[in-house]
Amino acid sequence: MDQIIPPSSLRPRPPKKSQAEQASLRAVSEPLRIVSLPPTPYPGRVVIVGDIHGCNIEFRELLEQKLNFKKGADQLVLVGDLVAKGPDSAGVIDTAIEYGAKSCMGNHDWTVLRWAKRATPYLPNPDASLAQRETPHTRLANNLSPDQLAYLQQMPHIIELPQYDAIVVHAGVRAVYQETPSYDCMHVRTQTEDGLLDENFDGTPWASVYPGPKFVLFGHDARRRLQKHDHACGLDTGCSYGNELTAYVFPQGELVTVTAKAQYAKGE
Ligand SMILES: [Mn+2]
Repeated sequence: MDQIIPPSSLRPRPPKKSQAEQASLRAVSEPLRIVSLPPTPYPGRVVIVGDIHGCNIEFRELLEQKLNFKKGADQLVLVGDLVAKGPDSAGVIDTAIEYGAKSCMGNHDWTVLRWAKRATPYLPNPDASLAQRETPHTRLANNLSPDQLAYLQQMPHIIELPQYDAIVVHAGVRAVYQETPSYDCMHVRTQTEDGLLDENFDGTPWASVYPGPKFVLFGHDARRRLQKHDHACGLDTGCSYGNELTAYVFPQGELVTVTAKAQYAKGE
């Protein structure tokens, strides 16, 4: 299948972390959690939605107007990163709860949780504390309700859809997906020449060389927008950056999008 990469997304970006730094984070991140969804009885659909990032108006428009989503018949699955960047993270979590959505954990969901739990060490910033820093993530950690935080807490890293021989993950997986460190599930974008998954921006998109056999729905890589590969489909179409929110719908394999009402965040 062809891969759609807009030219603006090809701007080089400096590496965020060395492989050694990524390896040390992998080593201390939590055990991989995988859940398997029971089959949806016909004619129910399974709707997988890309990174929502606080765009609750667009999320609800996608469900209610574009998809005519039927609670109790259709199943909603999210790739994660429900929070941050956009205007209404709390509203997105409430909508997910209202619709019975199952969501993978994204790196932003995980970061908010780390702050909420005052986790030590706070992995991305070992020296920081809530008292020292105020960021969008610390504000969310302080302001989300216990029910909203509990929803983030129970997110698995991988959701299996055995009915469709597919899996859902926030960022990426190894060929043997059960062996992916949870940190990588939430962070990777590319694959190095040595075959290692890597969270840095530039390089070979991991999904372009992923061999299957499971079909993988993922998000996290807004710069590359919609990615259509033989064994994977990337759904982060940058709604918070003023682009689109995209859903993949089983069994038809159809893509459904809504356009963002505004640009809520800068850069991608
Ligand atoms: Mn992400």
